[in-house]
Amino acid sequence: MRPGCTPWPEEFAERYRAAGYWTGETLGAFLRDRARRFAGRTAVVAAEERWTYADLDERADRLATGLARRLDLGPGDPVVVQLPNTPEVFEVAFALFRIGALPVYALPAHRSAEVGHLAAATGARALVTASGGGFDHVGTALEVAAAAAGPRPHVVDAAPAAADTPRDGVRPLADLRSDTVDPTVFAAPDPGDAAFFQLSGGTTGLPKLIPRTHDDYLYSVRASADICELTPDTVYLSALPVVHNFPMSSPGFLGVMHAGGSVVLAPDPSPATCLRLIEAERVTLAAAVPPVAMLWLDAADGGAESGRDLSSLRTLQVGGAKFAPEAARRVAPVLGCRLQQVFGMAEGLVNYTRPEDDDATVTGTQGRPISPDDELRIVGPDGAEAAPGEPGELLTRGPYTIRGYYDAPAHNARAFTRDGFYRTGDVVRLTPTGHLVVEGRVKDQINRGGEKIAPDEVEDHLLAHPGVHDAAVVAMPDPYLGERACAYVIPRDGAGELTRPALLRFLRGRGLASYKIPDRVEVVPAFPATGVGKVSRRDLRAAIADAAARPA
Ligand code: J2J
Repeated sequence: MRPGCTPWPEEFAERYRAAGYWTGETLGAFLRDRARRFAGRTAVVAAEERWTYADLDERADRLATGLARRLDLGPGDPVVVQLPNTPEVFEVAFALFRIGALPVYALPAHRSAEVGHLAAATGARALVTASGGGFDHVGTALEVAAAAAGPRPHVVDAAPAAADTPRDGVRPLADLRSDTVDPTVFAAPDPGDAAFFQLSGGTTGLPKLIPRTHDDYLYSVRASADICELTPDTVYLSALPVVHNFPMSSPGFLGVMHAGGSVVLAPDPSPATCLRLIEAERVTLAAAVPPVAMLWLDAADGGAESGRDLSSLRTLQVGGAKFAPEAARRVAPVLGCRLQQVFGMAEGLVNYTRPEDDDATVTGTQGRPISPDDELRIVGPDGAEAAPGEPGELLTRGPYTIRGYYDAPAHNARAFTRDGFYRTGDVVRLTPTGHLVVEGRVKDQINRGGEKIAPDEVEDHLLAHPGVHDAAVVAMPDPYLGERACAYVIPRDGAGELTRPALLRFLRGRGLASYKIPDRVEVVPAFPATGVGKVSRRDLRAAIADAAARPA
């Protein structure tokens, strides 16, 4: 494997191959094969555009040729990809797979702090982004490229405005689509090696990079497509950015492409956009995070979209954060479809409720693992196995769960057990039927409606402010997002008044993704301490939960 990646021990790799999980297929070959089988069928629908499998395959070939010839990209080259839900996101991904380059996926919400970190951590050779979307992503990419320690990475704009003259140092994607296809640029990467990098939600400091291999990822995709009963007639809508692990692989666009179905790209998650698309495109399967699902429920249930014909919709998938059972119970009566809960993680393990599960299981649990070879351990604080049915931290290893983050030995020593189990940080209990119920978490992370925030990443930025003596960021309960972030700050003596708007402006100026900007700031003279003198986050959480519950 690529240096910095942790391979599975050979005996496990052999077992996973023998069981037929790891088949040796690569992501580049995956599209080639599906294009052969489903050539004329619609692969992608977005606004006015409709691409067949053959179109997508040809576009991937032409762009692969251009990326290799004109930007000299090739096997092993990391490329940061930050694209919204437009068809180019697939064209770019498959073009990179074809030449053996590795996409490093950034979310559209990421800003210079995150994009810069991804570029630096991987030594990216190019940044592919898009103009538009209400933010100057191309400007950010240029800034990041200029700051690169090594050779300056290329900056590619997938959506330059037609009227604008190209910006200095920016290559429009259209210029990189070669008219001819040069098969000599196609690579044959090792299917056991990293194919791309996903981003971890992160618990400490900067987000960690998750190397996923062709073998492990495509296994999770095929198995997910089976579990979700996908067929060539599946029409899938993702309300999330498709580069996130959930809409990419659970079963996501790759699962849909595995089965020959169609992917409909929603430009935004609003009920007005998505419920209209479900009606217009006869969507059969949709994926959302809990707050988005709740908005759809309200809009369809006597709200602004209540007249929509949603009869094509068979399944709504909800995951990324805990879906409250009360909301879960509304899905079938309001939307006229089945709910599927999805509890997954970019590191690997994914759990689904199944089509054959009874209603109580579907509304009350977060499903069970994909694979018979997903190994789960539920342990107490002392590391000992919890009693059956009792909650504890979930540890897991298996055929599509990584054995280590990229280039992070010190962090890996904490995040993985010595025998290779990933410590999820999620507190779960197992029902007698083998389903998991997520009860909470032990990791220091805020889950803001599915978007993950590492408190100490934000604290580090706050501490850079000259008026801040100390900072602690904690979760506060929120009826809509589940959690929001509250920053407690202690001002530095004599530094003048510390105002919330000034602090938030400061954080934005440091290029932090907007979902990480604290929703609330409390300026306090001191923090409560634990018995050993550490900041008591538990007391801060309790205090803000209490304050949030009182009318302002
Ligand atoms: C409670 N917590 C959940 C759920 C994720 C499919 C679906 C989701 C993700 C994802 C994903 C949850 N109930 N249903 O990658 O393939 C929290 C847990 C988990 C963390 C992972 C997929 N579904 N979570 O959300 O890497 O805390 O992946 O460990 O973004 O989200 O976050 P992420």
